Amino acid sequence: MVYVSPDTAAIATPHPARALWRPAAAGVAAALAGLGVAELTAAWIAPGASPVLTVGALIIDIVPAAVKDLVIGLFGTADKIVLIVTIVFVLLLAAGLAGIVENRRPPFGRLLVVVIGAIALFAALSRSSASTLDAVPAVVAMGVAAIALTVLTTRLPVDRRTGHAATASPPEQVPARPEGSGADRRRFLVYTGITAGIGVLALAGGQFSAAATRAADAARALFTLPRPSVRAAAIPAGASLDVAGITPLITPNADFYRIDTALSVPRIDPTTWRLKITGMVENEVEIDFAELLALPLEESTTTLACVSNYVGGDLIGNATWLGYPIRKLLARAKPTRDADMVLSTSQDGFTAGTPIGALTDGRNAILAVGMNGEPLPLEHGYPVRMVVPGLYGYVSATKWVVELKLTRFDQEQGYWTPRGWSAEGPVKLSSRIDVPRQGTSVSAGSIVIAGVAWSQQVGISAVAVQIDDGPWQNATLADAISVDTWRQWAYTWDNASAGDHTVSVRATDAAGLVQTSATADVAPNGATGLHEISVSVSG
Ligand SMILES: Nc1nc2c(c(=O)[nH]1)N[C@H]1C(S)=C(S)[C@@H](COP(=O)(O)O)O[C@H]1N2
Ligand SMILES: [Mo]
Repeated sequence: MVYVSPDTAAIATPHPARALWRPAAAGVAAALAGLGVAELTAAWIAPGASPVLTVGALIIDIVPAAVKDLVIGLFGTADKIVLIVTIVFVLLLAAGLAGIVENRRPPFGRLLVVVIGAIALFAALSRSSASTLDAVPAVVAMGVAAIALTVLTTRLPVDRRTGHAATASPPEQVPARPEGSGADRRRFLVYTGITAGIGVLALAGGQFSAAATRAADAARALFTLPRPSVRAAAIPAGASLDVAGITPLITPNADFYRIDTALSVPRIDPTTWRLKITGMVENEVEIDFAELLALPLEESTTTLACVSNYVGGDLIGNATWLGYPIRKLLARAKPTRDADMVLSTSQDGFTAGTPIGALTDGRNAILAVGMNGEPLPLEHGYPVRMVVPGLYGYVSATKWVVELKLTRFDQEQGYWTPRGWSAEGPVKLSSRIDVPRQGTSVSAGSIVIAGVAWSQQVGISAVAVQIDDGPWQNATLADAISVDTWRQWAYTWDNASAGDHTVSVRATDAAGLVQTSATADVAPNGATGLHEISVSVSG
């Protein structure tokens, strides 16, 4: 016998509209939470990877020109806003649908969330400048939305899996819950409201943070760099080889590798920036940004390398920097005789320990304000960073620098030293093959092999290339800019025969040191070994 009260009948056939709007609301709230938290995450750690904006960019890329023209014709300069509103609208529609689906056929609602998240992930990672960090917002969105959707749909007041649960257990064991009790309904509303509220708050926070970054960047773009009083050594015409695919001699700022511990890029107002020189000095010195810019600034082209750059890796770049020699500021501070290290501190707490010698021996160790003709990009240390030729970044290139403390290696350590990296980090002699690319196929005949080599403070005197087990053959060297910059090289491999080959490169520095083939890991003080690539030559 089946006991059916008028109330339980309502369970089996809930009001059709209500059966839809609550799960839809759960879906929308879950999506808002996912989107909000993702936008906030993006604003903090991956400013280029806002899910809404990257999906927008993807749409702009794939939409046919005719549609683009139509939209621009209709909405003019509001086209971007229309796009953003459309994306959010479509997202919320899909989210509502996901809620309904999740309610009827779990886990298909969550599956829909994952599909939407995957689109955002693809959009974020398909940008040309994408880094792994750019994946984080989309993944966070996916996780938060899926969890919120699960939590909310399992709290739906109508006997949730509409129909399912109502018939799954004998009715006499199911307490009569006419469409869920009032308390159930209220609880569901509160949960949904809180979820949506978190989303909206996070969204607002993300917008706020993104606006602050834009403001900082706008201020940065407004200020014009002073003219250098000493110009960088002219770049010889022969310093750039005409080889397709070779690394550009000067790395554009947008392509310059970025390494730091800053989860969120520091935004420093240059009008409040100050640098203090403290510790073992006769005179403490303090200088503000206007004073720094008023000093005679010098330009120099210097290659910057990361200690984590494995042989053949791309954590290295070359830029023309504008800045003030650190030795001149140190001279004002008058370090005491016992000091042997300058511990530089970033506004965000990062520190690097640099030997005083490297800062005072006359090399272009500078407090840089400019990079390739523009103020330092925010992520490269705006407004002021250090650049010291010959030392890996972790012991010398402090970005967002605010203090130079004169101290001793036996008293203080830079950030990475207690974490397993050497206290001192001179850049090791190395070379890299850029063309052809590892694993590519090239057609037989004459093949140009080219790349870069560097030995800072010493200079490169020769580069040789080896095909398979053949003899080392000298490559042609491009002209050098200075000992502190990488140098391009090229070698023409004549009569390359069809089949698989390996190509290795080996540099010799101006002091006669030959790049070792012994491999060393990047830790504790930089990789060694020879860069070797495999290419298949097609007949
Ligand atoms: N404030 C700060 N400065 C820093 C770092 C950091 O983590 N925080 N990393 C250093 C390291 S390890 C390197 S290799 C260089 C990289 O500089 P770039 O990001 O401009 O290429 O910055 C150095 N300066
Ligand atoms: Mo680094």
